[in-house]
Amino acid sequence: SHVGDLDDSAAGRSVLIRGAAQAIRPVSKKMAFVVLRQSMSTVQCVLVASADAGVSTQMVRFATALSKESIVDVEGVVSLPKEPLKATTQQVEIQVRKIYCINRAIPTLPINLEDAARSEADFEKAELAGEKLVRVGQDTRLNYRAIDLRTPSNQAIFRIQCQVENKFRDFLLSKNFVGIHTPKLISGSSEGGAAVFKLLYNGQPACLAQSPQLYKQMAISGGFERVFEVGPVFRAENSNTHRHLCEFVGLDAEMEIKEHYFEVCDIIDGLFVSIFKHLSENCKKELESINRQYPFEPLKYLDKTLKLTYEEGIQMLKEAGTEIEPMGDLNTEAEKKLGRLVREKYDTDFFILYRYPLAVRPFYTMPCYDNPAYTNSFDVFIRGEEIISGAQRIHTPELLAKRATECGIDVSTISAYIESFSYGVPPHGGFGVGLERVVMLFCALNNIRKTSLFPRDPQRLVP
Ligand code: ATP
Ligand code: AMO
Repeated sequence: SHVGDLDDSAAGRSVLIRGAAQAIRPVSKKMAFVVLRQSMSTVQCVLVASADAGVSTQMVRFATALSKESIVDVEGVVSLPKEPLKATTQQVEIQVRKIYCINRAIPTLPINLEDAARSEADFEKAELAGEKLVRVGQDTRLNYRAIDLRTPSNQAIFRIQCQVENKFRDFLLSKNFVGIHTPKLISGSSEGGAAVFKLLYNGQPACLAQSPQLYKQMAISGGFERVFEVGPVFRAENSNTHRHLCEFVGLDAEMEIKEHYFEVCDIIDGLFVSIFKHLSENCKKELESINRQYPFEPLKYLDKTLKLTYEEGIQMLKEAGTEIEPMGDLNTEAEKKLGRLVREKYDTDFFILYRYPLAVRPFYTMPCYDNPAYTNSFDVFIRGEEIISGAQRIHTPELLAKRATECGIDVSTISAYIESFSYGVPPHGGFGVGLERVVMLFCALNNIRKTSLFPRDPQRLVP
């Protein structure tokens, strides 16, 4: 039996369950409760010494001496509780017949799981009641991530992450995209800029891929029409923010464009609306778990995703008192403010900003035909923070080499990529999504480390 499946209909049934002893509450020499957990679900087990049930006082003593989080096997009978139980646990109990310890946890764990699972409101309530509880800090959580991951909210976060990734694949497969894998050991930087990890590859200077950019485009040159990739992306970020990791999961796509790069935006619109719908319909329990510890407002989105030009965004900011440097980029604060303004005006937390200035986009981005100071590019925002960048790409080698040089890139390091556009390549475009950012922002979590299983940031390589 799985704890999560135990309900009224199981009453009277004998079960054998292996789980973690999350809480152990002695009542008397003859009685004790053990709360048993399997992933996101818990069930209360009751031990009562009685000759009829074959439960001795020694067995009760043995159970009360268990260390929290030890793995135990419990044999017992499912019963209906006398009083309603906490909403977070299964609404049945197990009358224990036998209990075995399979693996003992050390007596004092570095993180108290009950504290790690509390919400800020729980702490405040406890403080008002004069109770002293210890908040578990982010670093402590990450240092002992294998324990921290056991909280219901963490169990939920990574289930949701899995659903986002799955839906990304399913949706793109249904639109005739082909899944590919591009190399992560590459000879040069793929995005330009300094945020690249350098290493030696059999004595040759090499890099960890900053994105699949060059290779997903070469797959289009290779005749694939539409491709996607899910894989690690490495960025040598040199500062600490709540939304940058040094390694994250990139969801990338690239496709031929028939008429206009809005075809790429249409894919994003369909993809994300289907992801959001899927999460709210199929991950109710997970979303409730996260909400219990980190309360958040559900994401607002429109059936057809709002698109605004970069200039419209700048204008909205200007009217609200924020001046952006001409042809400059939006900083984090301006992006957040724009997110709030768009929410007020259009009632959505999810929108696309397009037609960015050339100066703030990577070298491979296609300039606009009508005004080459702008580009056929876009970013996508959730709650005022970027989750996606994308664009139409330059598909002629001359312009590509010119733009690379203008952006300070040594074209000899990407010559195979540039040459691939002299073999006949259709117009194309694509986008890259940060998986951890999508989950963080969908659930309005305050730090990307919460949505990375074992985050890599400038300070952290262990565990
Ligand atoms: P991208 O990879 O597309 O650049 P991003 O979300 O990091 O994704 P940026 O364009 O790099 O977006 O940055 C947007 C804004 O975020 C910047 O203008 C800057 O204010 C802020 N920012 C970016 N990187 C950092 C960083 N490492 N430290 C502090 N702030 C940063
Ligand atoms: P960009 O550099 O904007 O675009 O990255 C795409 C998306 O990846 C996420 N992201 C990050 N997530 C966590 N930590 C980071 N350090 C980090 N940096 C970026 C963001 C971002 O929107 N080649 C282009 C994509 C394309 O045009 O197809 C690219 O890499 O969610």
